[in-house]
Amino acid sequence: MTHCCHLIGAPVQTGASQPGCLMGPAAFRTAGLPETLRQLGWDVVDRGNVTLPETAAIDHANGAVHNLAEMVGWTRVLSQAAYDVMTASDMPIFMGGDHSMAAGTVSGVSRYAAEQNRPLFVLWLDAHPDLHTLDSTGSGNLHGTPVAYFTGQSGFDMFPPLAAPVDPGNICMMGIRSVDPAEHARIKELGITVHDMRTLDERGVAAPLSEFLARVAAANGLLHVSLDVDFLDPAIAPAVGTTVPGGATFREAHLIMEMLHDSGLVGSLDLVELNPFLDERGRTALLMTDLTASLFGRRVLDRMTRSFA
Ligand code: 4U7
Ligand code: MN
Ligand code: MN
Ligand code: MN
Repeated sequence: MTHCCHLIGAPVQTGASQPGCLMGPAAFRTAGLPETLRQLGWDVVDRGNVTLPETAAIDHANGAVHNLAEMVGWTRVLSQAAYDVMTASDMPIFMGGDHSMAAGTVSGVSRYAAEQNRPLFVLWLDAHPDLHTLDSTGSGNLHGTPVAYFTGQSGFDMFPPLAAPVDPGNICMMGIRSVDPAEHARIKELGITVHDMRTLDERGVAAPLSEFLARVAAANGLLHVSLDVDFLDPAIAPAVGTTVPGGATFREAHLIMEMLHDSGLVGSLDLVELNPFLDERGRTALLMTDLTASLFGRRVLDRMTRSFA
């Protein structure tokens, strides 16, 4: 049976510190993402880009916060688009767009999972935990806040109410290497599993990921993957506004995607933070496309599918 993947473009850039992520969906299409997935045997339906309805500015007591109305608007339309596409698609891809879009995609997927009576798990691949609230963000760049929103932290009253907040215990973060003090406290308080870069240096990616996938499988969970370009080392993925040295290597990232494919547990994917204005001859867009191909089944040789039971 052929499996069907829907692509949804989310040209969001108001959450980032500099413009350019608006061009992300176009860069993924230019890099050949749809054709790549078709060559792997998938039916691919490109639903085009979601658009932002008109917004009226919203002020906030934290004067650093900017573009709040835009993030609220994107959250509303992307949450609905994500919920709708989940009923139609085997594995939708949300092509960003900066990471503030995950407030919408993850909340929409979470609503769908709750209706299926399946717990939602989130694998967050990022240099940053994106756990600021509107009150704690110092930069005011709202791409640093989506995890706080979709886990139901306080202070997001102007946002759409969550149909199903994500259980922080079901979140696994990998690649983390830039954490602000308020985020550090929240990681501890909420009990989020974080495998920072030091852990990946010491243990590799396979063991921590296998542990998490075993938990997802045991709970009959649905897994959403959110891949921030800055998870990768900037030497191989320069097209991002928030570069942090010491990121995941080419093979670490591919191995994660290959293992995710073999697990059969992934239900949806965000590709976020690609800023094509900062790219070098499309190499980051092409790398993100190749990583997606690994998640969708590309491999060098046939091999046994792993069992995590
Ligand atoms: B991304 C930061 F201070 N924490 O709040 C902030 F380090 O989606 C970075 O992961 C946020 O790229 C990065 O501005 C958000 C900073
Ligand atoms: Mn991020
Ligand atoms: Mn990041
Ligand atoms: Mn970033």
